[in-house]
Amino acid sequence: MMHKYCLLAIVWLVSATGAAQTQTSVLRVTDAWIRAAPPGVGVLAGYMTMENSGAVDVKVTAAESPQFGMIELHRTVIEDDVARMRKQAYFLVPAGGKLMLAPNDRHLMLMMPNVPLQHGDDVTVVLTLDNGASLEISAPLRLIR
Ligand SMILES: [Cu+2]
Repeated sequence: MMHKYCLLAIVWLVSATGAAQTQTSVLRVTDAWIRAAPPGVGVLAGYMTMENSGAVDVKVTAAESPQFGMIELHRTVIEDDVARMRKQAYFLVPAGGKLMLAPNDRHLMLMMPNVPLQHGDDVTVVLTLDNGASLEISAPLRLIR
């Protein structure tokens, strides 16, 4: 009996590791950019396209950057003809599909920059996925109103 339990544990470990690696590599981020804020505004929005070529939905549950004190997941919604930003618990990238973070929709809200940033600077963002893996991306800062 003991031998059987050991074998089960090993099989579980191998499959868990395999799943994590697969899910990390199937999420691809393209067209990432950060919209530069007017002077004095310490909150910036980040946009990108997330593609999931895997067979399992992937959730982005958090984001952080060495250049910012905090990043939240936001979505702009219209309520009573007023645009408001709502904090999201996650962004879901469907299996075999994609999710776009875009102006007036879902976005990363980058807060408390800890270094001065200029047009053309690259912002490093680390996305945390719901399988425990993470994905590091680089997004240029652009001056677009
Ligand atoms: Cu926001």
